[in-house]
Amino acid sequence: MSSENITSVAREGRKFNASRDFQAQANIGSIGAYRRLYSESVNNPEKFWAKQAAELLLWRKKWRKVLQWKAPFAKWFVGGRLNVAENCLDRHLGTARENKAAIIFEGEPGDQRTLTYKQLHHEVCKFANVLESLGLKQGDRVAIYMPMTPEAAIAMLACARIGAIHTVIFGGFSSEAIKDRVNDCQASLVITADGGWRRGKVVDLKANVDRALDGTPSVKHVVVLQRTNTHVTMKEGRDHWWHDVMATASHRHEAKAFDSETPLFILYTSGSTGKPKGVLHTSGGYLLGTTITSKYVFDLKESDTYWCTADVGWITGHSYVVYGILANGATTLMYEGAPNHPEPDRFWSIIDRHKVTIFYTAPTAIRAFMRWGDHYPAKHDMSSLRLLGSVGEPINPEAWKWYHKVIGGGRCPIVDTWWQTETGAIMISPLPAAIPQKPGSATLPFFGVVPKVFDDQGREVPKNSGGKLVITRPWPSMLRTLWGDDERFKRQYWSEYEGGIYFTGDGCRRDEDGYFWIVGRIDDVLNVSGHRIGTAEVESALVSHPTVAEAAAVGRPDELKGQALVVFVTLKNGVSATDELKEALRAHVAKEIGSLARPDNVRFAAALPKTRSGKIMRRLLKEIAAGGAVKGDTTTLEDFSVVASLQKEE
Ligand code: 7RM
Repeated sequence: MSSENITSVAREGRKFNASRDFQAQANIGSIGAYRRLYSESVNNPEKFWAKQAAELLLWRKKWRKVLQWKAPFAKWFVGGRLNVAENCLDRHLGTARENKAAIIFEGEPGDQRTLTYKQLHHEVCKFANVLESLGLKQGDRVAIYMPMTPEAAIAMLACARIGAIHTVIFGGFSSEAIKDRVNDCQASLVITADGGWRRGKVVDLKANVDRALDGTPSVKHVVVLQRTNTHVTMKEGRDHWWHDVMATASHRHEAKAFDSETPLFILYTSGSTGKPKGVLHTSGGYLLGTTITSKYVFDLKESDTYWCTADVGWITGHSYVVYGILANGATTLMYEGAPNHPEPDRFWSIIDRHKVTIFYTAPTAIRAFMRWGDHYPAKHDMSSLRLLGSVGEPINPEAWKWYHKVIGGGRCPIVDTWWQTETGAIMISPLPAAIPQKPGSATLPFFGVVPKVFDDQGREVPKNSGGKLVITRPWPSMLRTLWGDDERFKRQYWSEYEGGIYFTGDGCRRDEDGYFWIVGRIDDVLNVSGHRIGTAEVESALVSHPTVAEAAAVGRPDELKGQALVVFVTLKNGVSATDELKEALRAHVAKEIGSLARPDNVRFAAALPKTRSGKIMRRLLKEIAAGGAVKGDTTTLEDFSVVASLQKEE
């Protein structure tokens, strides 16, 4: 697809700076400090990364070579040895961190638990012994299909501790998805729970596993956590209760040192078609990437109570609920359930009661909070917050400003973090005290990251014009391959341009300050009468209208224009869906962007189809807009009834 001329107009003129107080306490406190370190990191990357690796991680054996790059295959810290779990746990023991909270857990029904670093270490050692007693060895694959409880983190860390490779499968996925993933990586163990809590109901995790395991001959054992006390069938010889196997396990476990390139986990991410891609991350580089970004992007201190609302089934949950946060010795908060259970103020109540200092969530959630109303956050004291983060899709300036004012009290910087499952760690983001924020922009690259915006010929596009976002150098936390499929890895990420250039799949523009404005997946760019328009910009224009809660823009084939612009709009509570409003919204977009972007068709919807991590599934809306049936893969869809009702309307 051609990348010329992506119209990019989601602009908000103001820049936001951190307060003097925030700057004074920050890990990196000025733009000068950022620029100095960034220059070092790109002028002499091996020296920079060697220094960071030595400072931030505990190595049992030093590497011989920082980077071996035979594009597109990278090895970082070649010959170095470490243990990821030891880095997250053991090294905090015997220090003041030992008795501080590593994990604060709140279950959806309201149950609470705190695990200190010492207690978490104890549990992880016990579970590592359990894994070994079940015959697990280095390199074996373990599927984890669990609710957001501390045991999910314990299972991940225990795998890391013995060199087994985990693959976490989000608890919202079906048996079919479990089966595909388990078979693809040939997992020999599945760790699950009887159930998990979601909006007051039990999600039957074990029953889903049972259905999947009919077709997965590689699985020898299943460990089942008792969470909801619902009835499950336990298969003799195969299934074991977590509490039974833990009861007799020793809490002494020696962490062996593993090669830096030892696979740490596989995380499946859906491709646009067909079989999911098993993104492979390894140990030393991944841990360094997540640790250093946690420290500088989140300005993380060991005194912080940090809450990332992502499930551990997503990369965000791996990097910024578990690994990066624990490696820094901070406190990570895990919440099991829905944001609106029992009431839409649950998140604000959690922030208030646990005195959360850093809060990281997704734009789709922020827009839901806006829709639910300001009176919910207003009920709680959120003055403990000092920093906010956003991830998962472009954040529209409207939502950014609401988040800043209503949740952050106008006091907290916002880090809009651009990255991917494949990148392992944050790539483009403000450093909160150093890089002035512009609402809607992920701003500037992190240390060692050299992103560029290319046209189809691989030339950098001029300032303020759109193109394709690429990363031109290897970075420590990059994916190493797709599990068992080097060819797909090469084709998917390294074949768009020659010479070891990583293609992100995202469209982007850089402004006059060099700031990056990511407009979303290239496939989401529309071509209306020869004008290329990012769906994110049309959506951003729509949600800046006072009646609109959320919007999705898609193209419908049109003989005259190439593509006609169809927008799906959900309205704020109490607004009525009239034809006058449709007209007003068309006029509003034309005013905000230009008449070329005036929607041809406005459709009101009660809800938009989303993936379970909250990304709008425009592919499905496209099929609906074209008047056809929804045919493609819908395994990642959150709620199928949304699609059914959209098809009925009009
Ligand atoms: C962390 C995560 C990756 C895709 C990525 C983008 C989009 C994520 C932002 C964003 C604009 C952001 N991993 N994306 N963060 N777009 N601004 N701050 O989401 O693999 O699930 O998705 O998400 O399109 O390529 S992911």
